[in-house]
Amino acid sequence: MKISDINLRIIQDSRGEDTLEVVVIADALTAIASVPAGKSKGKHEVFSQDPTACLTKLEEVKDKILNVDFVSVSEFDNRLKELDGTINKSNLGGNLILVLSIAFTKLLAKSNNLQTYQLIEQVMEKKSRKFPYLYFNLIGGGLHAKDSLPFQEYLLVAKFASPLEGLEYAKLQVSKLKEDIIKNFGEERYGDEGAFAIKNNDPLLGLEILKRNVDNQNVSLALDVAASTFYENGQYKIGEKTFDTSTMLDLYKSLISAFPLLSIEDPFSEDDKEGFRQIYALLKDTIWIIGDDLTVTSKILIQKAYDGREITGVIIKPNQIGSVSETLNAIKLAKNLGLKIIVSHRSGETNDDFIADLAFGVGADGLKSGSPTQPQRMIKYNRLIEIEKQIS
Ligand code: 2PG
Ligand code: MG
Repeated sequence: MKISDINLRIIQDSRGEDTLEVVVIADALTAIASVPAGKSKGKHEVFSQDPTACLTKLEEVKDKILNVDFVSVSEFDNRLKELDGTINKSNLGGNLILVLSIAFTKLLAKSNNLQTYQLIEQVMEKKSRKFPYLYFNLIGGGLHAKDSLPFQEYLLVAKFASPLEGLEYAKLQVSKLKEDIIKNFGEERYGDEGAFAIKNNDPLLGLEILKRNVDNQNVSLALDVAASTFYENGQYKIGEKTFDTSTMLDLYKSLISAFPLLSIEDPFSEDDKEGFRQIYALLKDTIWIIGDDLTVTSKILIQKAYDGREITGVIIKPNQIGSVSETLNAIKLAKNLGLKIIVSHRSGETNDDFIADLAFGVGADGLKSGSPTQPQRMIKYNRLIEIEKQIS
């Protein structure tokens, strides 16, 4: 497929910060894509270029992409990586490469009369289909909400076979939680992803509130501790208290017996591999141990964490690695290693729904897209519901 034109512009994400949106054109077809931005980022994520600089960068390389016949997403991505010429995409930027890569993927699907998820299924050589569990971040803290709970995300996991049912259930929970939180804590505040924020230092509080409201056997709870964000000099600082690796592990042990937890993400800092190894040794058969900052959608880091017996699953965020084909390669590897796959949005999101097609197309175990209170989050859940209608 040959691209005849590319129009790149700057838009605002859900935090009001600048990011990229692109329209890519081939013959009578167009595809649009935009990219998100994280706040609690892993150290090894690819470089994100200043959006204004991206406008100039694209002009410099545009004639090397236009009217060239690219037959696959990986061929297109490889060309962009060559033009970038760095290991961590610090020239063109992971954000610029990814926005073009997503738009190209959507356009290639259209030109083959396929839905985006169908093209992804072909690349993955996937035979069977299932909808991912929906990970709704309903109570939040950490870097995503000022003066709030220490852990970043207290999640409800909807395990219904139908995404529509899961979304309806999550919306009901949001109104129940709102009543509970206003009544007991006297505030109505929201973090970056639309989750309720509460001024309190107790790391367990978010789980307690979720547990007393949740009443369905198709539902579990989950945590994204984002522990790298409060780790310094070998210590975890939670409110006035300080924990080391072994007392953090004790805390998790007690959590697991008290709450119906399916998974725990970034329970230790990316620099505390020993913490990951200990929780893996102790709890790998009880709970999914998910790497995010630790693995950053990188094949190399996923393999390392697997070899080190540190995780049983990974978060997949395309903008951590900066292209669709590398994201798919990371997923292929993770699947071959038997790891759980949770596709995730970022805390600064846009109206792009690509990750829903990605999650369904690869047969992910989960899709994490925040609270159903913000349009940028809803658009991903709604895309899954649209896919459900298409295939039924
Ligand atoms: C995470 C994400 C998304 P951020 O840590 O999993 O919820 O947050 O995009 O800020 O890294
Ligand atoms: Mg995370």
